[in-house]
Parts: sequence; C-alpha cells; structure tokens
Amino acid sequence: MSRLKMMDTPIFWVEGHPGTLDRESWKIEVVGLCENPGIFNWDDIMKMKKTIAEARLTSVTRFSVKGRWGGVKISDLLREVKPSDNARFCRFWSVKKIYDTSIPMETALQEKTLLAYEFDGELLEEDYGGPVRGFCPYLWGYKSAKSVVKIELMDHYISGFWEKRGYSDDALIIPGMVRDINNGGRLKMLSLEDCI
Ligand SMILES: Nc1nc2c(c(=O)[nH]1)N[C@H]1C(S)=C(S)[C@@H](COP(=O)(O)O)O[C@H]1N2
Ligand SMILES: [Mo]
Repeated sequence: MSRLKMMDTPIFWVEGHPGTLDRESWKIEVVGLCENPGIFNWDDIMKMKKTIAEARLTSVTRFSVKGRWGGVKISDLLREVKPSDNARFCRFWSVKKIYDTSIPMETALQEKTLLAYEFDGELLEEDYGGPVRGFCPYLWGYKSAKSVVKIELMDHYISGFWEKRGYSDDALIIPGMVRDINNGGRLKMLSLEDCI
C-alpha cells in the first residue's frame, strides 16, 4: 500500500474517479501562448530532470500532508515550450477535462511547483492523481490538478472548477488549524511557511 494511502490521505475526485489510467501511454499536451507547443509522454517526462520538493499539499477543507513530492519543475517543462511574453497564467486540465484550475505564471515558475509523479519515492497511483499531477504547495490544494492531460498558457485568468463554485481565485493559504495527515490527522497550527 502506498504511503499516502497508509496515512489515510483523503482522495478527492469531484468529477468522479477516473479508474485505471495507463502510465506508459500517458500524454500531456502543452499548448497556448508559446513558441514550441508540444506533447510530452511518460518517457519524455522520465527523461527530464527530476526535482524533489519537500512540501505540503494543504486543502482548504483543512487537511495537510507533507512528503517528498517528486517530478518535473513546471519551470523546466515550460523552458521546452518557450512561453510567449504575454503568457501570464498556466491552466491545468485533468483527465476527462471536467476539472481545471489556473495559477499565475510567477507561481508556476516557483521552485516547488511541479508536475509530480512521486510521493516519498513511490509512483503516484490514480487515487492521488497519478500518473502525473500538478503540485503547488504555495496555494490551497484545489490548485494542484490531478492526472493532468493538458496545460494551457494564457494571457488572461479563467476560474476553474472549484473557483467557479466559490473557492477563491488566488487560493492564498490562510494560517490556521489543519488535520495533519502525517500525524494521524491530529490538529496542527499551520502557516504558509510550514507548507513550503
Ligand atoms: N481532477 C481533480 N483534481 C483535484 C481535485 C479533484 O476533485 N479533481 N481536488 C483538488 C483538491 S480540492 C485537493 S485538496 C487536492 C487533493 O488531492 P488528493 O485527492 O490527492 O488528496 O486535489 C485537487 N485536485
Ligand atoms: Mo481541497
């Protein structure tokens, strides 16, 4: 059983669980405002530089899970597609293209914002957004789209699935009590600094 599951990390699939997803044939389209749009498959992602970010995924529903998230930095990925000067937002689409969420380019380019495929050295399973998910510890968890199939570079902002339903567009983490998944769900006071 994976670490995430062993710790009983909540599994959110508001659009419905996607079922079994095939890692080997996984493809992520990177399109929109860039010079070199492209499709990155699992092998392409495996060949790119791996970054491990020790950080927390923290939900506005007030759980937080810390670990070594492994993947490709969004900044490394974007270097390949050469974003245009007017690309200001990065929109992530999950499998089925029902769930989407967008983050500002500055946040996408930060050190710990990843296309993640690992947690504590284990490949992510479908429950937790495998094969490859967005991971952005700087913002509430709804900005970390699971099982990403498409990234769109845009010059304007569009509210995503949860943002349209009332969650804030900026998703700035507000300090407060959360259930600390690494510690059996016990309450813990958490600030943004603890998340990153
Ligand atoms: N496709 C998709 N991505 C999603 C969600 C979702 O329901 N569907 N939930 C978001 C929310 S609100 C959070 S807190 C995290 C939860 O990640 P987990 O299910 O791996 O714990 O995923 C985010 N990404
Ligand atoms: Mo969440």
